[in-house]
Amino acid sequence: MSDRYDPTDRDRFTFGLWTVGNPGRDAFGGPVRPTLSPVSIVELLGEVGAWGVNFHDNDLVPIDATAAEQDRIVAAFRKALDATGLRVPMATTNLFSDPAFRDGAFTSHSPEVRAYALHKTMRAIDLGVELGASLYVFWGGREGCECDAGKDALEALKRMREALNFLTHYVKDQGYDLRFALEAKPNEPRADIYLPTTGAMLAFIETLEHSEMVGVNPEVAHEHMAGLNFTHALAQSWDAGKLFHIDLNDQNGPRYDQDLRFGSCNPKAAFHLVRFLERVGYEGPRHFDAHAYRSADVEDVRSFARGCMRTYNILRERAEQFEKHPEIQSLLMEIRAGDPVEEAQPPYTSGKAAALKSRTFDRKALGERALPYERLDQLTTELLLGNI
Ligand code: GCO
Ligand code: MN
Ligand code: MN
Repeated sequence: MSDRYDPTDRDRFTFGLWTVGNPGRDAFGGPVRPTLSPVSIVELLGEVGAWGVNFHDNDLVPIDATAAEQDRIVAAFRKALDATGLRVPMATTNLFSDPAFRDGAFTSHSPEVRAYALHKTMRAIDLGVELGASLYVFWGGREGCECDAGKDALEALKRMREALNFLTHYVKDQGYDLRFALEAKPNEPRADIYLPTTGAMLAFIETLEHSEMVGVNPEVAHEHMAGLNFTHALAQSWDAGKLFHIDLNDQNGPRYDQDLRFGSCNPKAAFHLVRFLERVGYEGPRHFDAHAYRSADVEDVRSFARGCMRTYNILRERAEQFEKHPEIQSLLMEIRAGDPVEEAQPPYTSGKAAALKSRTFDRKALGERALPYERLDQLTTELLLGNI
């Protein structure tokens, strides 16, 4: 099927090499799909109409590659980018797969492991920038613990801060045009990961030396794993001017990280997040950090990738309909009715405070005000189900 929901470059849809390239390995079984080379992944993404591709250093260049091998791999990758017209908006470091990082990278107890993590990240930043990335994601998969007796959470925060400060200085020193985006996750692979939510990341960013260079990369699944409302995390990130990137996927509540196709599990939550992004005018890439079911073959992986993008575009259309729907809009007007109480309006003055303190409120009338949220939510549901 081909229609108005198909992706266009205006949509800025991106996928990581590790997403469509996921061979279906899980904690209980090995790969079920062939390992695709970075070049064939780029070709696949070109075919399905993506705008860009992101990677971890070792998705592209194996950890033990020689300099000559790296050059060959990067040249072939660049050729595939040119041929398909895809770009690399974001890059990141794999600081979780290698056994060296078994107890963390930036937050490891070992000064040598911490130094190696910085070394690996600087080289990965160079590679990302070489391929055009203007955004660099930090997801601290191994930055956590199972045993609080063995780790000091306060020390971990200091180490994380030191590492990020070092790296922002490095980026400035190199003259790179690169911003950082921190991605929170509550658990998996560690029992508890430090800075587990987007809200925690936002507070931490303010403690960094170059906080202006650092924002967040909220992920749907990660906030849902923590039982939180993803759109609320987006709102806080946007309000702070920190929504630099986004990881779109889906997740059925607090359980293992499912990385489901965008909108496949909780379409209403997906609708609200799309509506939010479109309403505020988010202009960054829309990155799908998800993978196909283990039952999929490569053809079904294409369906998975197309599905993520189509669902986004369908929800964007639904969001436009929501904004124009007369009954929905009049309900919203009714819900938001009420005149501002002048004394409570900014700016603060001591006169207003005194006037407000002595004002009489009709508390009973306030308590009698009902809100037609049932009608509004049913209309939203019917809109999503294609009934209005
Ligand atoms: C996960 C994370 C990762 C990161 C990726 C980019 O749960 O495994 O979401 O996919 O997003 O490492 O930093
Ligand atoms: Mn994830
Ligand atoms: Mn992610």
